[in-house]
Amino acid sequence: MMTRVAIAPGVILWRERFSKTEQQTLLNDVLARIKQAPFYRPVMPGSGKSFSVEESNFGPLGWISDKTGYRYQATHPVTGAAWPEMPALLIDLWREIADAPDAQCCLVNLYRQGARMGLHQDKDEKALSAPVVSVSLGDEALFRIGGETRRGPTRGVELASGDVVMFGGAARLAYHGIDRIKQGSSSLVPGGGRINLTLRRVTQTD
Ligand code: MD3
Ligand code: FE
Repeated sequence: MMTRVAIAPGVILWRERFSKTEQQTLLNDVLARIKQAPFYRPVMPGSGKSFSVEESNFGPLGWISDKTGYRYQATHPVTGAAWPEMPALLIDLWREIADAPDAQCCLVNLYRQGARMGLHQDKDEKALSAPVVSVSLGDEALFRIGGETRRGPTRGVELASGDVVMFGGAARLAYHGIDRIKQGSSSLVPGGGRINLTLRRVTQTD
């Protein structure tokens, strides 16, 4: 049974928005596309230090990070191929909940054992009036969200497989990250771990 939870102004969490069957269908769609656009390990601009998450993208624009910076681009940084199409289920989800033009980027984050994501803001998009929508698959994660500055109070929220979170309005520029993954809490992802699908509008207009 799906339950809607208000976390903070601008944040809406739908627990179990996708049923177990839908999660499996979505995961199959994702893994089929990953064959065309394999996970790669991004590095931080400047330092060149590797991310602990592996990433890929679907849709017309992908978010990538390398030694020279963060940016959106239409092609995979390793294979040079265009990103695969966005799964239909995710296009439908965005149209249902986001009051904005269609998403252009689905960033795929793979968290294997020990992977995390430090507190950061998502601000590489020109369309800051559009929300960001996140779908969790696989192992549970401890997600952390704060305010628009790096300092100040934060709160932790557990995200489980099938949960959907939308961040808009007052929360669009909130600092957020993933503290840790609960290894073995789900058997959905082959090889274990968590996959997060983050949907974003990048440009202001078509
Ligand atoms: C709150 N990913 O890829 S999704 C990211 O679970 C990212 O992989 C995390 O943060 C993950 O940038 C968190 C939840 C999320 C995404 C975007 C946000 C929360 C957000 C933008 C603004 C505020
Ligand atoms: Fe983020």
